[in-house]
Amino acid sequence: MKISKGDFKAAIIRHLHSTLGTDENKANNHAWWKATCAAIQENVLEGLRRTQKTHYMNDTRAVHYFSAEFLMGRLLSNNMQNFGLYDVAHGALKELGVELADVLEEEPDMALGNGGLGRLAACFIDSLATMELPAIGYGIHYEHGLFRQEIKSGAQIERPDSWRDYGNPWEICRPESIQEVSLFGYVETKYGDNGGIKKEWHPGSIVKGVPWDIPVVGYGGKTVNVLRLWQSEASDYFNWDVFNAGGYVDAQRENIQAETISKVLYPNDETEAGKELRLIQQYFFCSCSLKDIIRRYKRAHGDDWSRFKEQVVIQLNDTHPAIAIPELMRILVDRAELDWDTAWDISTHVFAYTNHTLLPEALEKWPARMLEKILPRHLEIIYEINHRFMNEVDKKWPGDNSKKAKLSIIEEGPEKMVRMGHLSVIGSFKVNGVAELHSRLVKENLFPDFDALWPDKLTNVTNGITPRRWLKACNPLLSELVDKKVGEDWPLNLKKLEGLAKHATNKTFQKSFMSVKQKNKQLLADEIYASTGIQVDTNAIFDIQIKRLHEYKRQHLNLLHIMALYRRILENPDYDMHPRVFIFGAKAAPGYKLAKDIIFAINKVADKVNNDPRVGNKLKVVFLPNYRVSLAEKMIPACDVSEQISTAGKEASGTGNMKLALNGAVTIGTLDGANVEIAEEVGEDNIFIFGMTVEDVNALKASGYNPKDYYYKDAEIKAILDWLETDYFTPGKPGALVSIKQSLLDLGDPFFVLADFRAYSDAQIEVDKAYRDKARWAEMVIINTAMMGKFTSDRSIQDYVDRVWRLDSCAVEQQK
Ligand code: 26W
Repeated sequence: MKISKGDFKAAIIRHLHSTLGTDENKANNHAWWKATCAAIQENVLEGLRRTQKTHYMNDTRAVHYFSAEFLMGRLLSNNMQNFGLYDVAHGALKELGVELADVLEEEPDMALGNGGLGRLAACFIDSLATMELPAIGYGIHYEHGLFRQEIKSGAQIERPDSWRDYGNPWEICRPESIQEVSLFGYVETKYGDNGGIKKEWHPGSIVKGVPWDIPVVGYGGKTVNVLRLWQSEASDYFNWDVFNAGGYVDAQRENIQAETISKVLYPNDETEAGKELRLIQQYFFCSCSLKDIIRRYKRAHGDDWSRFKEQVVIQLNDTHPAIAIPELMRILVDRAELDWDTAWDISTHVFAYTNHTLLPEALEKWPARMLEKILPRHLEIIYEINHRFMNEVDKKWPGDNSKKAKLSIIEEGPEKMVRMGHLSVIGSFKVNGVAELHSRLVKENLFPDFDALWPDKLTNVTNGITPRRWLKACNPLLSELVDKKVGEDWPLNLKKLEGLAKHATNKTFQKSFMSVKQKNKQLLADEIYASTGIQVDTNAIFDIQIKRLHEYKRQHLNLLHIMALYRRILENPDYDMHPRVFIFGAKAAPGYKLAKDIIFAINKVADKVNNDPRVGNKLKVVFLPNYRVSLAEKMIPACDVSEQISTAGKEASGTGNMKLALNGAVTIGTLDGANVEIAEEVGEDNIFIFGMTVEDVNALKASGYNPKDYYYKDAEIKAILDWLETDYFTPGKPGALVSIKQSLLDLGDPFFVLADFRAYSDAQIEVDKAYRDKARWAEMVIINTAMMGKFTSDRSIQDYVDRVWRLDSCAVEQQK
């Protein structure tokens, strides 16, 4: 289905008139954006209709991706690209006197996620649609996504995100598929005539789940799947008695409580807070989604449950949706009246679970008392699952109570806790980590006894990223160059990029490649100037660290090194280094004090360094506020050096590492997460690996790590840490940056920053040397882009299909 520029122009004008009630003369960029979206949406909805019809007619097995987060970013550019309408739209708008680039900037990011886990979900649904796999994403329709970050006097301020304030042109409300969700109340035990017992949950409250569908357009525009997000509302079980008795205000209050459930995304990344509302959010979307799946199944199969596990597979994106396991059991046992073993057989063939983190503070646990209050029947079911599982453990390790305590879903202690990771492993048929190293550590350290019990359950699926958004759309200049060298089908077959490798030493190709990089750096320099007023030299090395702020990701290691360079320059004005711009983007969880202190310190050091005439252009430090998907799309194409410097064993995978390397950045990184596999692909000559390995870290921990050893033995480390205590960077306010020093010296440096500092600094000297050899650097850059084929999310999805989902693709019939 090809649309001409003329037809597209007519569609835009039609929507200006009849959808938006304005015209060509009055329309501002926002109106042009909405009209363009509406014109594209015509194609989207046609594709959606065809896809749903095809899937229904073929009664396909489908994967249901359950995730509390989907970090989608902007959709217009993506949807145009995927329909092959980008140039058509560009031309049509041009003739109307409108610049497409300006129109695209009108779109607010859909930021319904924190970071890696949410963005992975977005890349996966892109690949699923592209690969024509029957799939549906299920999540929460948060009114407010991740907070907007402002920087005031160097410090992070959080402001509410309002992505749908003026209406979202993509989402479709489906009132016909509203679901009801029960909460609170009590469980009644009923004794039947035949001696059997039946449990009945009498909920204390019912809320409504309203589905909003976001179409997900595959590349080529053939399959259009959906992301279904649930919004909470007060149910029709509105308390009319109270209302009629004059209790209008009280009745309204019920209303507000129900709507609170989907109000806001929790901004905690990697810290489990155990908040009641978070558990309610999780149950809310799982319950709605399961009912939705079952409604669809029953439409085709009636009350015959025997084919359910053949038709349905549910992927749990971390443990956030793990409550779906007892919920499905409740539906099957209490509602469908299947016996426990039949229900458990279905359940454990339906769920699969992905683990995204080993950090103990991120592993979800719920107080049993809280579950009992909110979901009393689910707690009973969890106890029953655990009871039966403990019998299985006893068969494998007879009489071994310590094994039972270790494996139990219930953690005993002053407060009984339900371990959602254990529930997920026990209730799933497959469990995967997200990179080779991470999956090994999941087996060896996190779930070793589960691995012994079920040797085939734990597996690996290395993460990936969609090359459509993360190269084709965000880096048009490089894409065009790549098209010319390897053909235009690399977005569907990223291994094709390997064809670039043979040109890596070709002078002409190096020149074209590096001139693209230079242009992208200029675009970012303009952006930096516009948003911070800082002028940067595009001949400098653009060194970028973009990710959530967390101690384990070690932005403070980067900062200490910047301070070391600054100090070296002050001590020796001729200090020999190629000019470098260190660029950061990071949000800190609002309650994470040290993370916010690190942002503050980066900004204070930046102020000083950027305005010190003794430094000149050699060193600049930039903190770009409000890091998000759309900002990443501008930063990534302009990067020379990619910072991936987490403590070995802590970053499950990382996906920014893949995006940066794909766009021709060279990584400086530890042997952690997917860095290990990136190093394998590009070869050790084309990456700067430094620092301790997982084994080194363990050995150092075992021998008793004392960060003060490094402080006293390394004069530079001492000088930098002491510097933090003075008022040099915070004039008149000595001690404003001291918390960083304290965490490293007095609180034991839990992420081995000082232990890795010297190795990092040495590796940075190697980076500097390599960059100065222009031909050598260009070769490294090209090899990095060429060898990223493995990291397309299409490959990840194919691995899930082969190792977990056993799913067939389904060609959607196209319009002639
Ligand atoms: C309960 C609070 C909470 C919220 C989010 C705990 C943990 C999370 C996520 C699991 C954090 C996350 O995003 N993890 C990241 O997942 C990416 C995708 O697999 C990986 O690439 C990152 O390494 C991992 O940190």
